[in-house]
Amino acid sequence: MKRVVSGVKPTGDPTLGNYIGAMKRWGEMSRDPEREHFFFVPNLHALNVRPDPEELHRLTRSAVAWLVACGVDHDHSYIFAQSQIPAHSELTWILNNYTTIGELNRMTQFKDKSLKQGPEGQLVGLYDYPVLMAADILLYDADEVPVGDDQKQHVELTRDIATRFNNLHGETFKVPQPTVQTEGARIMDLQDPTKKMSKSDDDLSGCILLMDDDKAIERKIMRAVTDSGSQVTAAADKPAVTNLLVIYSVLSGRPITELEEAYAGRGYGDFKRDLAELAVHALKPLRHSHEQLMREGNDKIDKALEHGWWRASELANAKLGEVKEKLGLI
Ligand code: AQP
Repeated sequence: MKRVVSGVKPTGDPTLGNYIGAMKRWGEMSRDPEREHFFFVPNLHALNVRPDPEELHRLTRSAVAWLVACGVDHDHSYIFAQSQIPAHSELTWILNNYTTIGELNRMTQFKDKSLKQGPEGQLVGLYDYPVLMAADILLYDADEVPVGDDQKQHVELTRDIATRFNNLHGETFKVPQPTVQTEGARIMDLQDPTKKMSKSDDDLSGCILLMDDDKAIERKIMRAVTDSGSQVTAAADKPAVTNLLVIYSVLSGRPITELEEAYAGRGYGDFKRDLAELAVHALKPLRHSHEQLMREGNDKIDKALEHGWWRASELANAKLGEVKEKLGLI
């Protein structure tokens, strides 16, 4: 059976970008009987923003609840937190010896994030993030890694690390494939369409969070920047409207060309009002389900984590054991 591994970082409350680019699809995929799915919360990755411990704990449990609220079937797939499985950290240390500084220097996400403070002030944890991500994937012999556009480069690096290790020590790791959906792979900030919508952004005015209430969703969409002209069309010189069209298309299941026809000659106002209504309608049930799951006394999150931990640790410990034996580690 094919294995699929993916995760959502607890660095903030998930955004509409996380939902459209990843979690919506994970919910749909998790019921596929042909595949074994592992959805984890990379809380060790989140340490590189030095989070408040209580907040990290809340966000980790909350991310599990969002996965379940987005439809991830936790009986047929496995949800766990990265820190529950020490093999992730141990394999990272080993794989650091199969990764070069040159490779890590080329990672665009690190380059983007280090622009603010410059590379010298960045934490090693942020720099080494792609190696931890490689360990996350390779421990489970993942065939497929469904990611948004921004994470594709990290999966490419994982492939290189796995191939290098296999060439030196014999077949050990499965070389995974990134699977990026064609539409919605990169949802942009509603206030700045040149920037990806990100949950850890300092300014969240252009970010729709899954926990935003109806009014906040409506306000953020109505205040979204648009482009010059008044035609609702997707084009390279219309990045803001194109982004809104992509969101509309994914949430409604209607192709962009059909939406362009439906809004021809009607201007941005009508279009934004309808999109706001659609987004409110799509996100409300997720929010309610999340609220239920987070309620005190509801043990569904703990049960999901226990079920996921059991299967994930079984696979991860076996793979780590194989690697250690090949390297002569006692
Ligand atoms: N804007 C986006 N559009 C489409 N897909 C996105 N993803 C993230 N942002 C967008 C996809 O969501 C999955 C989970 O991402 P993550 O939380 O593990 O890490 P990230 O990509 O770094 O997400 P953020 O929201 O931008 O987090 P921060 O602010 O902490 O860096 C991934 O599959 C990702 O591709």
